[in-house]
Amino acid sequence: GSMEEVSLPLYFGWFLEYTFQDKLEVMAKDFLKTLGTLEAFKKHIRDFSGEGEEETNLEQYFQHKGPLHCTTKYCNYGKAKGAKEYAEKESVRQQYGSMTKLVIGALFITPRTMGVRVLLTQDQLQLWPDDTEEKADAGPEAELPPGSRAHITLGCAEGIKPVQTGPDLLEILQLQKQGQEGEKVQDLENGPLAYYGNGIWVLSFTEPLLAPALFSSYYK
Ligand code: ACK
Repeated sequence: GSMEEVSLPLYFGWFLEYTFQDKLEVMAKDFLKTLGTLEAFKKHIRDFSGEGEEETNLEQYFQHKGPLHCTTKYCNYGKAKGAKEYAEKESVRQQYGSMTKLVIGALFITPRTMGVRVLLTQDQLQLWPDDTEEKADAGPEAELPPGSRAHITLGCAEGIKPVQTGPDLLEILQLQKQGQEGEKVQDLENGPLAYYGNGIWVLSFTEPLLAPALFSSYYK
């Protein structure tokens, strides 16, 4: 019936608990501040700035609105493929409104997006939709396991939509799968920083962060 279709959200996902949200935002800002001062970054500033521009304020470069979350299923109020089926899944109904801990393995930026990679547990994978774009995005050579795309968008460049963070993460994972480790730049407070070319910077956390989060949905 139409009632049910109307009640589908923009998306389902895990929403970071408030105090952790603040903590992650502070950490991301500190990271950008540090990155902006590194000679290695300045050498590649062209990835983030126009011709003739010698500086970029990374903290202003990435903007974010709305709650920090890890999207499981984008539903677009029922217009997205598989939205209704997802909402009716047994695991979704059962776990709706419950808390979990997301494991955050890395922080990355590209000229388009900033985000963190979420490493899903087997339990959390039950909430991952079956019809993801992972295969299509990853290309024929590099099939990535389900849930590879899981991330939290921390910011986007002007004119870029948050839907870009997933493909950006998949691009990094493909590079890693092809054996590229990036050019190790230096150890930062939380772990090693590597440059993968094309404006892709990855900070791998030596100790993964544990983020308390609520499985719920979002309506604008
Ligand atoms: O950062 P995100 O995961 O990317 O969170 C936002 C959220 O839904 C609201 O826009 C994500 N999103 C938008 N469009 C899509 C899509 N087609 N597939 C998967 N996720 C999407 C976006």
